[in-house]
Formats: sequence, C-alpha cells, structure tokens
Amino acid sequence: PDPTLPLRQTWPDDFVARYRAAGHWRGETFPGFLRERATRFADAVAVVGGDTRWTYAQLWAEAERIAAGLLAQGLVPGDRVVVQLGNIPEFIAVVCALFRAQLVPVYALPAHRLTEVAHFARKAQAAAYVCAERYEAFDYRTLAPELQAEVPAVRHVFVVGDAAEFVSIATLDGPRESLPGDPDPQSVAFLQISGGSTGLSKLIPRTHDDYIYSFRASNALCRIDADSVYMVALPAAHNFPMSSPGFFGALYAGARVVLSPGPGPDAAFPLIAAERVTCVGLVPPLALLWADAAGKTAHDLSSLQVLQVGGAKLVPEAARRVVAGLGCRLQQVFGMAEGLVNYTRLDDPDALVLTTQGRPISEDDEVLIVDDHGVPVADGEVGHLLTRGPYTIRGYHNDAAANARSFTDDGFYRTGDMVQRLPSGHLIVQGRATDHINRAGEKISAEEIEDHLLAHPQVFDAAVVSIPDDFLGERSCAFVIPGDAKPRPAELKAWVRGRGLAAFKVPDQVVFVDAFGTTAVGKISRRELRAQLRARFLEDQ
Ligand code: J2J
Repeated sequence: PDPTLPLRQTWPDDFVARYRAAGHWRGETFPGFLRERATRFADAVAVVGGDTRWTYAQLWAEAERIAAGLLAQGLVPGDRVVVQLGNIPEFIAVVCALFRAQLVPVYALPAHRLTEVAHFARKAQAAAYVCAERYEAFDYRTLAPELQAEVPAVRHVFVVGDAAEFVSIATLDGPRESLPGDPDPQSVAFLQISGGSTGLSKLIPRTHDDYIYSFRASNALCRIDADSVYMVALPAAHNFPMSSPGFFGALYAGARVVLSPGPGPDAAFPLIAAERVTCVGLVPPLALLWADAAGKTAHDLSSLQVLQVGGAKLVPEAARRVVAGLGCRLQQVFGMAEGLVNYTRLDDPDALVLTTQGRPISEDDEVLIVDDHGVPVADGEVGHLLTRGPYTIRGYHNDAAANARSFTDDGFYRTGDMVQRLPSGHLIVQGRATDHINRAGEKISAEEIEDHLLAHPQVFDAAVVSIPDDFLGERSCAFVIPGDAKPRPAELKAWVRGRGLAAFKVPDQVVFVDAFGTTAVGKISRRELRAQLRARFLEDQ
C-alpha cells in the first residue's frame, strides 16, 4: 500500500467550506462530466485530429474501452501513469480513460527525454508509461525500456501505434463491470509538471473540484459554449491549452476540440478554415508569426473570434501587431500550472488588453504583492506575487523541500513573478525573482542545466542565464569556465542533449569566460552572479 494514497490536496477545512459555499467546488468529477456530455452531446463532434473525428459518444466509448483494458492489464485505481503523447486524438482518449479508471495521469511533454521522464516517473512512483510509437521523428519505444530500467516501478508500457514488444492502446479491452465508480471530487485527478524554476520540475497535484472550477469559470470569460470550436496549437500537455479554457473547457461546454499537429501557421491555418475554429491560445512568438502570416494566407481565418496569448510576456508593441494582423479579439492570459490564471476580459477597454496581463478568474483568488521582506507594497508598486485560492495548490506532490520554499506558512504560493497591480485589479508582469529562462513559454531552470554542464569533464564552472531575444522573448546563454582543454560550443550543446533532456533546454548560446570575475566582495549568490554575467554580456553587445 502506498502511503501517499489517496492523493488529496490539503486546503484547510474552512477554505473547503468557503469554496463549496461560493459554488466554485460543486463536487463534479472528470468521469462524471464526461459521461454526462456523452449523453447530452452524443452526436456532436468532440475531437478532431489527423483522420479521426470522434463524437462525444465515441470519445466516451473509447475512454471506457481503454479504461477497462488498463485495469485488465493489472493496473489498479490510484496508480500513476506517465502520459507522453502529442497533439493526437488518442491523447484525449487516454487521459479520459485514466480518469474513468481512477488512474492518475502524469503529463510529460513530447519534447521530454529519458532524464525528465524518469524523474517524473520516480517522483510519482508511476506504474505505467503511455507513449506514441513516434512523434516528430522520435521513437518513444526506444525510451520505454530505458525508463523501465531506471524506474522499476514502471511495470507497464502502452503504445499508440505499432507497439512492438509493448501493449497497444488500440487492442486494449476489458469487462466494463471492472470499472470503478466516480472518484472523490477532492481527490487528485492528475499530476501536472511545473516549469521548474529551481532545479528539477515538481509535480503539481490538481483535484477534480479545483481544476474543473478553473476551466468552467474560464469558459465564461473566454465565451466558450457548445457552438465554439477550440484549437489546441501548443503541446496539449501544457496547462494553458489544457485548461485556460483549453480542451477540457471545450469538452465541458460540449464544444469541438481541434488538434493542430503543429503550432505554426502551415499546420494550423488550413484547419482553422476547415473546422471554423473560434478560439486558440498561443505564446507570444507564435502569435507574432501568425499575425504576419495572416496577411499573406489564402486560408479563411474569419471564424476566429478570440486569440489568446500567454505563457510569456506580450509587450504592448507586439500586442498591437497581433491585433492588427489577425483582426480578432485579443485576450492576454497570465497563468501557471500551480493554479492562478489571469485574463483580460473580452469587453475590457483596448488599453487594458494591450498593456496588462489580465486579472484573476475568481473573486476568491487572493493576490498579495510584497517586497523582499514579505511586506505588502504600496498600491501600484512592483512586488513579488503571492497567491492563494480555490484552484491554486497548497503544495507540490512528494517534495517537502520545494514546499518549504514555495509556500508561505499561511498557504500562499510564491509565484516567483514580479508584478504591479492597477486599480482595476489588472496585473502587469514586470519580471521575475527566480532564475529560469522563459524560452517562448517553455520554462528552463538555470540550475538544472548548470548541473548538466558541470558534469562535463572539461567544464570548470557554468552559469546559465536568460538573454532577451527578438523572436523567442528570451534565449538561454551558458557562460562556461573551461577546464584544461576548451570544448567546442557544439560539443557542450550535444553533451546537454545527450544527457537525456528536451531539445528546448539545450543552451542557445555558449560563451567561454576565463573567470566569473565578480566585483562584489566575498561570496555572492548564484542569482547575483547570473545577473552580473547577463549585464556584462548585454553591455558588450
Ligand atoms: C508573462 N509571464 C507569463 C504572461 C505565464 C495559462 C497561461 C499560461 C500558463 C503558463 C498556464 C504569462 N506574461 N502572460 O499554466 O493556464 C509565466 C509566469 C508564470 C509562468 C507559469 C495557463 N503567462 N507567464 O505559462 O506553469 O512566469 O503556465 O509564473 O508553464 O509563466 O508557467 P506555466
């Protein structure tokens, strides 16, 4: 028996009572609402991707088949399952199946590789791994046995496509009587992956009650209803296209979900025209690409009503270009997988939409903006954003050290973001207090990459910093003090890649220095060191 089960989030009783009384938490569960929609919207198209079009009834039938099959294979409710699938309909079917069987998905991105997937599996003590035969030219069936060798808890591997020696998702089946009833709404539905600002990614436990509230409320703010067509253009495992309002919001509303095989205009525009897509979420660099391409395309994009941009800061000038290029309503989204999501409202004045990152979803989202000592700053001043609320976690899964760092004693999550609040409640993101690189919305921990560089025999010391980048917003730059022999930059990049990491974590640039030559007296923090290196580098440009 696993002492961490059943996984529950730990909001204090008085908060639980408050969130219920306010109607935020309604006791809904994933299998509960999906079953209901399968009846209410039985013949409406739920999911479109590749050659597949599933109605709500078909999606639910697929989910039940896979759910029963997973239990027949020996998984038991409560088991964690690492899911690494791209933007394919099976991603949604598998996740719905896991909910139906009371199995707990742990979401990996397609870009993740052995080191990362093994870390998630170990942290979650996952019993199974679900992957695609291949996605974007990578064969995940080569990763699976390596994962099992590193994390023996992973006893099962299930594959979408040609399963080779593993079990195919397509052939799974089992008695429907074996399926459990609906779960406790306050139990953990899945584990999401954190951006990982310090060291390795943490696992984020989200409950049925809290997550469903976040996308139900998002639907109202993004005007998603049964007539909407929501496109997933970013990787579907990201919290943004999953829940803000994301494909779950769309499924909750009885809308249609369209999975774009890639985030660029080439893949997305024909699908927008064919499916009459009404809403899509993008990161800033993509939004700019789309805005430029929209003027030149022959595809009809006139169905688009709302273009959401989030994941990284959209500066006002870029926001203007996006609006001019696409001509639909812009919605800025400032969210985090740990919870709090801010939206500009669709009827906000243009000035707010262009210059702010929106305001919280809920009147019960508590926002504190404090100085370095934890004292609230004066109105309008920039400070650290702390938050607590009906869909913000109170702690990471299985990580006491991170919890001590990332949460205050009274349960506020330290977001690491520096913000300023306007009298209207809208927030402007002004920077951050943690050392990660926000590379076009993908968060990279400086510390994690430094550790991998330091493992190279010819690296004496390394500091990884974010550098402003015209296209990506930020790129990563590794400052390296070489050992006796100086490796080539390409060699160090290949080294990081070879450590089993996602390609987006490979430093974009490597700069060799003789010393970190700090002017400060005595010891300085890594954070100050990174700041000095960044400043020196930018001065030299
Ligand atoms: C500046 N920084 C932003 C924005 C996120 C919706 C939208 C995004 C995410 C997400 C999400 C930003 N301007 N508009 O989960 O549901 C940075 C902040 C934040 C971190 C969280 C959602 N939008 N950010 O990006 O967990 O630094 O979630 O704390 O990946 O991204 O990253 P992540």
